[in-house]
Amino acid sequence: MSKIGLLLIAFLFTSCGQRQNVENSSTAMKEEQSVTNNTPDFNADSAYQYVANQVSFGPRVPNTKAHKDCALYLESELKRFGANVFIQEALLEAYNGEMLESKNIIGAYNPEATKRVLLFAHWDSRPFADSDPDKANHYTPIDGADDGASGIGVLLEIARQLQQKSPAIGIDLIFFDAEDYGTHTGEVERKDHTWCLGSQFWAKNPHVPNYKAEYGILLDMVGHKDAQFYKELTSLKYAAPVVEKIWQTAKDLGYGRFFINARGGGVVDDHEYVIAGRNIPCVDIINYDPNRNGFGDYWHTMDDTIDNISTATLKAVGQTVLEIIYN
Ligand code: AHN
Ligand code: ZN
Repeated sequence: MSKIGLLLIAFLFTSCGQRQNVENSSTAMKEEQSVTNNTPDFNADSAYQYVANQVSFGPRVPNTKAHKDCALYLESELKRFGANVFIQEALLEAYNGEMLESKNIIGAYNPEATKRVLLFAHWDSRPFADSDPDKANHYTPIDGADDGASGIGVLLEIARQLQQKSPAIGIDLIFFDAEDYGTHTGEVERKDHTWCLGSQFWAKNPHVPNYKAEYGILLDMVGHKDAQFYKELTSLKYAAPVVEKIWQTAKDLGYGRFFINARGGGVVDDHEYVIAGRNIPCVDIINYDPNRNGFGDYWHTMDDTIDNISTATLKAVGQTVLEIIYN
């Protein structure tokens, strides 16, 4: 055999050997990850089912049967998943003078832990499709599959995971009521304080005296198939390190197409009242694109239906939040 032939064989050996090593070390790394990674696998099909179940009651507008029935469903699910449940009832005045029979539904895990994280969403749905392209729908209640049900669906799946395996910290889940009964567009002037009535009430009357958490995460419209989450401005102002941790974690997990590494707009939402009233830094994960159409075209229209909900979006949000609370 020629010298060149021998060299070639030697080269093939070394290169094969190296490749083998690379493969071995990457397998070892994967194994190590699955051993050290505490985070459970978020089941997006299960979350989707919780969204569909809420929608199946009909629009969850305060003072309706669908709203009452859905409240009982949410309460019983939290109990089924082993939470310590608090029901906070309040009669809250809407912008139009209507008195809303409201219920904040709260589930606590590890109630004795002093280090706590608060996860929240709103469970009511908007009484009118006042952004619908068809004016005839401007007083028709919406399904609110995304606007309302999606955040709660993700939190219920997180509750199911919390029951199976407890993280090192305490977790509180709050399902706020009467978020979406704010001023009707075109009927009256927009007033910020007419939104988020349930969270305003809770911030003044927390379910636990002097309630405190390290930080909070609000999930609002987290299930639409085309959702994109920009870094919301109030969240950046009061909870920048948590924002950065969430967006970096999402990117690392491969969800960068949902969690956009850019500043969004500022939105009036439940997190404002939790920040201001309880001095808890909070992040709003919300489908809001300041450069395109703000909230999606479907927002506050008859098109906010279960057909637009995607398990891929629910998974991106749910898995990211689980990663944050388990590590
Ligand atoms: C407005 O800015 C009108 N609302 C933001 C809060 C919201 C309404 N989230 C869902 N619906
Ligand atoms: Zn809304």
